[in-house]
Amino acid sequence: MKKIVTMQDISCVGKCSLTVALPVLSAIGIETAVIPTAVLSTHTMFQEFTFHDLTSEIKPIMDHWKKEHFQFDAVYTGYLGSYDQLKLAAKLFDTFGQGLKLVDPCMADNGKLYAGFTEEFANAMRRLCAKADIIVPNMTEASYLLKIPYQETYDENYIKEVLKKLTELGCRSAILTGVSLQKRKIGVYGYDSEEDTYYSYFIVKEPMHFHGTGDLFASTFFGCRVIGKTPERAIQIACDYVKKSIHMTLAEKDHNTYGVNFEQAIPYLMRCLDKE
Ligand code: PXL
Repeated sequence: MKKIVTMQDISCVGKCSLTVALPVLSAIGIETAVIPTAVLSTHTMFQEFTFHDLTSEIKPIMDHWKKEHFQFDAVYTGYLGSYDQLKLAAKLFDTFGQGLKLVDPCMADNGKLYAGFTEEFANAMRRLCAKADIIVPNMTEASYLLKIPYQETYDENYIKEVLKKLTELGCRSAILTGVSLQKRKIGVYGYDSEEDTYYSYFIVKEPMHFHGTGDLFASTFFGCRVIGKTPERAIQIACDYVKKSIHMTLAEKDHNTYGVNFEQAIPYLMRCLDKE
């Protein structure tokens, strides 16, 4: 069994970060160690959320793991809340990053930075991206990473250009999420700078926006890569699973919009994985 470590927050309510990554990676059959960066009552889309920072725990956790000679097949970082945490994430890569390293540069969506983030933070996030093998920004995060204006509309050439520039930050591959090249479609577009190849996958776009789909995509994609799926196949499985989770959410009469029903879509994910 593959063993990985992921570093991100625990949002007690909200279905994002660790409360998504853990069940998804377990379902894929991966042992998942965690470095929790903070405990929040909810994710930051709610008003008046509480926030308890766990930065001071991170180095002692890594020091203990070093003493125990733990090793991991891959490392995945998600939402990080401060410069200190970015530095500790870089240390995590240096110490335990012998295998695949994925950075999800969680900090913005829909043209705006999340509460508490600044352009300086985005600059520092760029340095962490340089240490990764794969980064998975959405269109807004890519604009902050590259210091380019956020565009609502664009063509395929623009996406390819952005992807190339993202890999020039220092990572081998970049995958842009939330890409829409046709009105009713949304999906992801990836680029491998070593092979100089592109790959993409699109699903039908629902009229509503759901929170947490970026985290769901990232953890499913990462898990699929860790168990040996190709990037092309991993994006298909991850997009289809996100789509199924959205459909199951919409099928619930009084569904909420803070997260998607990925739990009841787990059997679907298993069927996708079992097929191969
Ligand atoms: O989905 C990314 C995410 C993770 N963690 C926290 C967040 C968000 C997005 O808003 O607020 C705490």
